[in-house]
Amino acid sequence: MTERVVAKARELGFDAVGIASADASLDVDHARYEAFLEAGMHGTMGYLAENREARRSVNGPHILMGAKSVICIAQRYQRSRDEEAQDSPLAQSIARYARGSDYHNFLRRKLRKLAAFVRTLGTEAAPVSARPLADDAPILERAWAARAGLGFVGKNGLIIVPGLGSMLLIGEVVTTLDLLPGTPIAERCGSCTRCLDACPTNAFPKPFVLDAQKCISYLTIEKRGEVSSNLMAAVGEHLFGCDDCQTACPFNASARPRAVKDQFSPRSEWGGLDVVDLLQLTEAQIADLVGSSPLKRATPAGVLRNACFVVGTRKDARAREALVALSCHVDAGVRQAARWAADKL
Ligand code: B12
Ligand code: SF4
Ligand code: SF4
Repeated sequence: MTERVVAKARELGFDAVGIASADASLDVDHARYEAFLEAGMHGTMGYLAENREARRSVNGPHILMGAKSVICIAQRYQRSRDEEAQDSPLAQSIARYARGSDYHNFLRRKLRKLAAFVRTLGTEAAPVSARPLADDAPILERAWAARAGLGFVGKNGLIIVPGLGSMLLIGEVVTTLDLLPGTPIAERCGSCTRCLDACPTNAFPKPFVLDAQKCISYLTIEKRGEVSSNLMAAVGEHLFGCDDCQTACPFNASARPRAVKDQFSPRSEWGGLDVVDLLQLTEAQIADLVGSSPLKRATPAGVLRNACFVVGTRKDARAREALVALSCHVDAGVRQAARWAADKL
């Protein structure tokens, strides 16, 4: 049955698959998660502090009663360097996972198909339940992926699949089916510290631990309103998200890129626009523009604020007039960023 599940995951186009026993203890990971919260490293992401106990086990009413296995999958989004080099400047200021359409819908559709297949492995006498999860439940996805032997956790905190790198998204199907678990892979970073050295905001207090409050991904995606003044310059040319600790990683340099144009290729909308053009748009126009893209998570005001940081860093004189207008914006974050950027010009 394990072989059939793995084969089905492959047939659906997932790049890697691993299985963990739902009984595997996450005590060590849970303690790390608790320490992360205690240190306030989650910043304003209040949802991370909710359902604390649910993150310890998937077997229960919060995820799935009687869960026996966690099928973990990886979906890659890394494209070839040549292809990325042709991305518009606007697309290049967006983290790679977010240049195309929102991955959640696409991943969810495929995970639902995998869950439906898993259910067919049950019988009338022994029915099987299966629940697909695509970044939408309170579980420690990376801890499960590591338990499943999908990959190992690198010093940048990301799951790295040898041969495929870390530029991948993770999803799960939790099931009552008892499958054969995989073996965890030993960490392979060795003495390398490239990701830690590459981080523009020194967001890693120590290897494997990320202070999310300092992470550009948090600042440009999750954080609403003002950004603390000592971090504004470090946001630099990141309009949405950050890949710096992955771009620096040798496991990504040696990974073979995706060969196809698909949902991870930049949306056509990014082609005709420059970041400076975003400053001329109303929030309603930005909402329309980012509609089915991951950028909607940042909110239109957040996108405007981040665009101010980018043009300020680039000292783009074309932005001068728009920045003056935005320095009276209703959103405090936009006001602050526009004034900062105008100063830079
Ligand atoms: C909140 C969140 C964020 C926050 C906080 C990130 C963080 N490190 O906590 C912010 C907004 C900053 C963020 C950024 C990014 N994220 Co995010 N994020 C999440 C989310 C929703 C929850 C993470 C969480 O619970 N954090 C709390 C910490 C304590 O838990 P953890 O991150 O799992 O940490 C584990 C390790 O640090 C490890 N650990 C800690 N100490 C030690 C020590 C040793 C020795 C070892 C081995 C391990 C270890 O134990 C922890 C528990 O397992 C997950 C999805 C999910 N439900 O898990 C996606 C997720 C982690 N994000 C993802 C992605 C793609 C990103 C970005 C690359 C996006 C981007 N390009 O901008 C960046 C990468 C930043 C980074 N270096 O981690 C992917 C990661 C895929 C992968 N290959 O690992 C996930 C899994 C989403 C998904 N379904 O694919 N993210
Ligand atoms: S995503 Fe960027 S800011 Fe966040 S830890 Fe990695 S390099 Fe640092
Ligand atoms: S850059 Fe080096 S230390 Fe960081 S995750 Fe990659 S191999 Fe590990």
